[in-house]
Amino acid sequence: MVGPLPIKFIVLGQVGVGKTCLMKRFCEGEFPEYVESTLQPDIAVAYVQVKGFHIRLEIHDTLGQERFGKLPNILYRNTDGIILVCDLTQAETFSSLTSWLAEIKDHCDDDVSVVIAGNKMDDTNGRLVTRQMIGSFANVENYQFLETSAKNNINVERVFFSLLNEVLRKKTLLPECSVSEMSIVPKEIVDNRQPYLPQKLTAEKVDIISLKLHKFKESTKTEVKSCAAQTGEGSSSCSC
Ligand SMILES: Nc1nc2c(ncn2[C@@H]2O[C@H](COP(=O)(O)OP(=O)(O)OP(=O)(O)O)[C@@H](O)[C@H]2O)c(=O)[nH]1
Ligand SMILES: [Mg+2]
Repeated sequence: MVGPLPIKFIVLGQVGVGKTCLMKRFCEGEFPEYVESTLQPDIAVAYVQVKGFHIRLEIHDTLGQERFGKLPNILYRNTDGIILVCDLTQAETFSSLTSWLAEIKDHCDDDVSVVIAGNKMDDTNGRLVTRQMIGSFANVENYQFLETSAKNNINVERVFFSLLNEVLRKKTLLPECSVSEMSIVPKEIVDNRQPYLPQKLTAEKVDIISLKLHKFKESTKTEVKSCAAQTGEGSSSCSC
């Protein structure tokens, strides 16, 4: 039985730029009153519908690597899209985008989609990164960019949907669609759902999706085997 189309996003950026708040705002519709610094990668799932298709969006929240060293390679595996976040009130988080992009190029497929989010746009007094700065940077790198506020809920859905739209367009998995045609499936419906069946999947699309899942499972197996070979089973010293 075929379920919703699985898509993986990761949210990257320096410590404190608002990665967790953006994810929670998108997935839970709320800005957390109190949020702790993320100490290990976390995953949230949102279901999105577009043109009668259903997508299972798995969003991986990460920790700013300047505090704990590089993120594990496996986190980047099978990533379809990345939201790269900087804080408009902290100039160094904007400067760090270049090294984040190098990291992405090192670890992800060439066709991975990236959207840059300049977060905390609500804090107009504290702002140090101008729209022009972030816009020129994104243009040179040829990525989309949006200014966001997880706090005031500005452009949060848009940033996730723009990235999803680009992923779907590149992979040509679904018919052409626009951000305005996307919506989150309400949690109550997801909780009570029977297995979610896309209504218009053709046999060809089903094959593509099955192949993608198969590749993912195979690569995970290889990863586990190579870890075991490197470290001996049960060892915790594997670097991946
Ligand atoms: N003004 C404002 N503050 C925000 C916004 N988003 C997040 N914050 C605040 O920024 C701080 C850090 O937010 P987090 O979401 O924890 O940032 P993070 O990038 O996940 O941080 P790490 O997990 O430590 O890497 C918190 O105090 C949030 O309340 C925003 O849009 N506007
Ligand atoms: Mg966090």
